[in-house]
Parts: sequence; structure tokens; C-alpha cells
Amino acid sequence: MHFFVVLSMVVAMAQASNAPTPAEKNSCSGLKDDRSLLSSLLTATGYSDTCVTAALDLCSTAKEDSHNTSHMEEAKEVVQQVSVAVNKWGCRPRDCKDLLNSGDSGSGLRHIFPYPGQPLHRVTVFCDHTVDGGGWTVFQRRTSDAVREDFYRNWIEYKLGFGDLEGEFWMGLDLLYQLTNSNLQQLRIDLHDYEGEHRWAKYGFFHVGAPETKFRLTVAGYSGDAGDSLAYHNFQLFSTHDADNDNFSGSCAEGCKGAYWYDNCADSNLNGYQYAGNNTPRLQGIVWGSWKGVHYSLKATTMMIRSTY
Ligand SMILES: [Ca+2]
Repeated sequence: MHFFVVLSMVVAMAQASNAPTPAEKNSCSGLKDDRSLLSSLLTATGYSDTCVTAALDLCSTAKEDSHNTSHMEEAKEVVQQVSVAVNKWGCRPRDCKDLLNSGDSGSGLRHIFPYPGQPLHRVTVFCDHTVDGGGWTVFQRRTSDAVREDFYRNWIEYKLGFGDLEGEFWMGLDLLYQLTNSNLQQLRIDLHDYEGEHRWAKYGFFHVGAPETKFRLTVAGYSGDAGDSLAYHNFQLFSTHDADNDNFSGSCAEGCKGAYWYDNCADSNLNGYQYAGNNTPRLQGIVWGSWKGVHYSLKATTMMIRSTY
């Protein structure tokens, strides 16, 4: 359907233009002056900006013998070439790893298509290609920015996500489930303290269960230098202050001022309150127990996933 729409527009453009001069007789002659329009059409139908640009660049350099072709035939060939080029450049990336593989190594906001069978269902994520080979889709970030995001949120907010993708945010458990359920994923966690130190933890396997399982956590294959403070949380359900799915008689989310895969209750608490450094009430800060203990709240964190293949 996309290309029918595009084809119609290209035909309309061709019909509206004058007869091509010899200099215009290449496969993309109809696009030369209408590149921005075609680009807008393609991106509007769901293709990523980067891939459309790459495809049009490729198309603009292509040559063909079109001396005797009609506008309609020329338009068809243009659309076919754009189609091939667009698909060649992987314009339906499932995640940031696909984007990296297709040549987009720029970190920042990108569109991905994580829902199989729903080619128009795109979502915006933050890609990080600066760490450990790149290809990471970020799903949580805490910073020490002056204006802090409130992470003491309820179930619906943790399910749907909140915050600023370029600042502090939580992606949302629904999308995190979709991403980890459709492909094997690695997890990487980067931690920064107030003394300028940085540690990391990586897991070769990371999965978040379906909503019916209360987004149960499964992790395995730890490596890193921060210590493994997720092992304690393995196989636990997600809890928020209004949804107590933990194994404690009270509410861990309330007691730890956060939302997490609490057991009875925590060895890490990366969605905790943004206390600064030492003297944090036990487990209530942004905690990674195996590095800084349960009375230290970290300055910054990043949690991100990458497809294993
Ligand atoms: Ca409880």
C-alpha cells in the first residue's frame, strides 16, 4: 500500500512536469526536485529518516537507459528502485542493534519497529552506540540533572513508561517485554557515583515476562566490575507502590521508595529516590548494594539491552 501511495504521487509529479531533458534521463530524474516530498511520504509511511536518506542517495546516483520510457514507466522504476534500496538499508529496524547493523551508528533518538506483523507500529527509543560496541536500546536512565524526574510512580506509569528519553526516563514494561520476548537480549547496566567512579554489570541473558506474569525478571550470565546485585532479584515480579507483588509482608516499593523486581526486599534499587551519595536511608536511594552498599545513592545509571544476534 505504501508504494501504491508513493507511486501515485510520483506519477502525479511526473505528469505535472515538463518533458524530461536529456540531462534528466536517469532513474531518479523525477525525484530530483521532489526529493523532500518523496522523503516525507516515505517517512510518513513508517520508514526511518536515515534509511530513506540513504535510499534516495543511492537512487540519485543510479543510471539507466530510459530514452523511450513513458512517465508512468519511469515512475514505476523509480518506485521499484526506492523500494529495493529502502529494504536494502533495513528500514524496519527492530531495535538499536538493527540500526547499527544498517550503518546508523549515531546515538540518540530513533524509530524502531518492535512489533512483528505491525509494520506501521513504530516507537521512539534512545540508542547508545558509545558503550561496549554499541547497538544498545536504553530503557532506564538516571542523571544528576538539576530537574529530576519523579521515579516514585504507580503501576500504570511503569507499565507505559515516563520521563524524557534524552534525560531521565523509564521505557515502560510493556515495550520492554515486547523487546525481550521477540529476541534474545543482553542487559548492560552502567553506574556512576558522586566521586567520579564508574562501574558496570552485564548479563548475557535478560528477559522480562508478559504482563500476566507481572513482568517477571529473568537474568543470567553476569560479568562486570560492579558486582551482581540483580541475582537476588532473579525470577521476581515487578512491584510499584500501588501493586505489591513482592515476597515481603509489607510493601517493598513503599519501603524502598521505588519500583523494582523486589523479593524480600532488595540488593539493588535503581528506580529509588535520588538521594545523593552516603547517608541514604537503607535501600531507599538509587542503590547497587554489591558496589556501594545499601546506604549509598548513586549519581547516574543507565540500563540498556542489545539483541544477542
Ligand atoms: Ca508484600
